[in-house]
Amino acid sequence: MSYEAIRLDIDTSSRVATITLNRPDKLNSFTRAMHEELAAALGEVEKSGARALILTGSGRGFCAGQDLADLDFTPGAMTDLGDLIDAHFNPLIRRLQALPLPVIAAVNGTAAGAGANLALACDIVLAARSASFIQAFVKIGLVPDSGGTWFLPQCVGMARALGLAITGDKLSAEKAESWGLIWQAVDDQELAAAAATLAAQLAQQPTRAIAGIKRAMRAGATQTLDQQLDLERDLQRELGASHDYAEGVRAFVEKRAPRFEGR
Ligand code: T3D
Repeated sequence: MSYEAIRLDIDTSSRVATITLNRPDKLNSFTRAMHEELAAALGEVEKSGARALILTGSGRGFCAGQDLADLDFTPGAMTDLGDLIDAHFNPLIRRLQALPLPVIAAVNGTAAGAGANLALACDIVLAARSASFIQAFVKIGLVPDSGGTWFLPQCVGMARALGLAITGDKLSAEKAESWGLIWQAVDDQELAAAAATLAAQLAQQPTRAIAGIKRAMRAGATQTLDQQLDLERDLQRELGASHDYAEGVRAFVEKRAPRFEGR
């Protein structure tokens, strides 16, 4: 498939895929067309055997959420926001969380509205020092969506989550890092290289274990300790039969670096 609103690059030697949201003039805000392209690209990534994915934006923004010009306000024909979310935003967030490989958000600039929560739905968030996170929803009379009301209290606690959502104030990348909302803020000119280096490293790791870590950590947010202990046992049983576990143990005993294959 050819893309306009995004770019997709899959490096078959490093097994790193990069998706770049590509509507820089509109700060990479989401149109329906962009959603469709992103869904198709994620399908290609899944089929490609990529073992790490970088999600970033072109130009000075990461993503400004829903394209507010792509909505119909005609009386009687108004866009049903619930339908839009059901069709596009929610499947996207669910898919990123369930993707069986590490997803790095390289937040190159403003991440606003659903764009901020899209970043938070990724597994590791790196942000340029000049980037910011804005729960812009309240400014247009909405609540945070795309998982914002779930990610924020979990990551930064209720007081800060409510503060961010109710004021709609901009949170700098450095503050986001110090609050534990993101993994790391890096100098602007180093973001792309930092994301590429991390992705290349992760693509050499035991991919199935990383998928299991994603699953277990997120399940832990809503499960009891008993349920979580059972889940850990089940995942460990499954991974204990994997090539990468056998290789990891063999490499340890032989005092050499492991060669994980993601299987
Ligand atoms: O609503 C639903 O469908 C339900 C789903 C909702 C999910 C959501 O994401 S709701 C939240 C939607 N997003 C926003 O409300 C953010 C709107 N944007 C802004 O508040 C500001 O643009 C920013 C704070 C993000 C950045 O400000 P600034 O001053 O750096 O840039 P700018 O000049 O405002 O924007 C640059 C251009 O991008 C400008 O276009 P122009 O005038 O040069 O042709 C601006 O209109 C455009 N742009 C930015 N955000 C959006 C957008 N165009 C359409 N939709 C946007 N969300």
